[in-house]
Amino acid sequence: MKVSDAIVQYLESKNITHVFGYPGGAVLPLYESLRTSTIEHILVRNEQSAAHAASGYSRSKKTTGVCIATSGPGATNLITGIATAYMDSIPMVVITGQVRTPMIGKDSFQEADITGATEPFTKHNYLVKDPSQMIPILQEAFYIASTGRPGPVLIDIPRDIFEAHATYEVPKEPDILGYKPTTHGHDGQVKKIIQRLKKARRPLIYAGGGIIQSRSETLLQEFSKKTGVPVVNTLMGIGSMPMDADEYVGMVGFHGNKLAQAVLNHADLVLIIGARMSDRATLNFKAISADTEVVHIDVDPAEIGKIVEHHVPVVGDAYAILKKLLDKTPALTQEDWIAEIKNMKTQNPVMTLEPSKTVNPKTALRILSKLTDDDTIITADVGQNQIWAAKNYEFSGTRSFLTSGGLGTMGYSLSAGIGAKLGMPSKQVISVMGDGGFQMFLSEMGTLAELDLPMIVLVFNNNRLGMVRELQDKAYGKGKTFGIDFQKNPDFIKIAEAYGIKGYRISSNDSLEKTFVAALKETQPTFIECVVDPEFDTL
Ligand SMILES: Cc1ncc(C[n+]2csc(CCOP(=O)(O)OP(=O)(O)O)c2C)c(N)n1
Ligand SMILES: [Mg+2]
Repeated sequence: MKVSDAIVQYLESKNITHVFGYPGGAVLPLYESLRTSTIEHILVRNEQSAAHAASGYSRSKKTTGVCIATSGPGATNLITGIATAYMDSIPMVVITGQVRTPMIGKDSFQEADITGATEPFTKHNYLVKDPSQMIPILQEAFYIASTGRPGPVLIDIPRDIFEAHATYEVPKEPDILGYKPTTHGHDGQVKKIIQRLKKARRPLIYAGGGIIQSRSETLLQEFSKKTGVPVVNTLMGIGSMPMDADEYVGMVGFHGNKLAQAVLNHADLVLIIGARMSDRATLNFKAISADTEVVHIDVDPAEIGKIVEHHVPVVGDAYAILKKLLDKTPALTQEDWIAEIKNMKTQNPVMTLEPSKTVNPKTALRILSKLTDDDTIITADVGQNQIWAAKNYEFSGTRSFLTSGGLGTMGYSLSAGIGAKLGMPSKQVISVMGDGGFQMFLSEMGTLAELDLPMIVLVFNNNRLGMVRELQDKAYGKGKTFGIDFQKNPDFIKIAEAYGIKGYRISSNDSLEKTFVAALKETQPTFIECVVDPEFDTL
């Protein structure tokens, strides 16, 4: 059969319901095969969005996302999306078209060395040279993307390979030399964790995005309940613990809360699970004091000892290890430690809600939190809007938070929201954005309108790059802002309406609740602009 047909057949066999892409000459044969497939192709407005949407789809549906672009500029437009997925360990298969095999290396029309360009931020990549290798490569790509520490895998396919013929044969199991992820976790190491846990007086769990990726939220919650061990999480770990749980302390890191930071500093044993101890989360690697005992659990051995000194390293999948820990650890209590944390809480009061003439974004997100379902998906962009969402929307129940944590890519939220809604249509999806990030990707309002997805796009409009203003204020003193103001922001409601999307503008806190209630009832895409004072901070 034709290789392009074989690719589509393989994708169908993997239960891929949607692929996100943008066509061009080099991928024409693949589009011709997709035309008659049961897979829905979502035409985005820029290739970067295809990668972000595939990421949102992957994260909501807990599967591998697929995006497609043509050779040259199509492929290079994907780069930021691929790097974004790589930094946050999102399983993704990226298919790019390439010029015909004999034309490679000749600076042909729309030729770009995308395997070379993405080598540093793909988990693996391939240039297909032999049609008979297409399906084995595709199978390997899905396997590598989704096993061990997940990540994006790119397959670059020359047009003549798409058009060639090969028999459709799927090998039994991918057997890849040098790639055998350790997942189960060494029993001896698990024993050591339990010994240390029994002796510890101030133990703490530090939960990262690995908890979410490995679907270990329930296990973590049960383990923390059984042992009484409190939990802090990173930005990527939001959703690993319901924020209203007794054992939940808060978010650590640059934008984290002071209590979580103080508790982390004071702990005598920290169990890091599925977190890479990034500079952001560890306040430039200073978060954990030198005399704290550290257990580091991660599926990627390269993360253990990369940044934080450890006493017990455990390589493996968070799910497998938490299961063992839950089964083998006796019930424990941490009464003194919990009392101490309660006391620390009074010294680190929660965020205040400043009065404001315009919308206070913190108030807005708290109201939204009260009105939305227990399994709502919030996709947040980057900037103040992201931190307002992370710190004020209550991630209780099985709510989830999808954001670009590692690369901090503006514009992620809208496309990721579309992908997330397609992956999980039954869930409420709200894309939170700033006016900057929204303008980078507002063309995706076209994709949203076409799909007619009932989701909310919520833009906090402060007419500037608010987070950069906040950073400039901190670094150089107030009043020295530069290069951050949008003096000619368009009328966003009119833009939404131009796409046929209903728009609401909220100018004061008084109308937040009423508008949110109305918007949440809509059965079509809805756009909400909240007018925000440009001087509002995230603190
Ligand atoms: C693609 C990209 N370019 C630049 C930045 C640097 N940056 C981080 S936050 C931010 C401001 C974002 O402004 P806006 O989207 O309006 O959000 P706000 O902070 O105002 O809520 C910028 C420019 C980035 N993270 N991503
Ligand atoms: Mg802004």
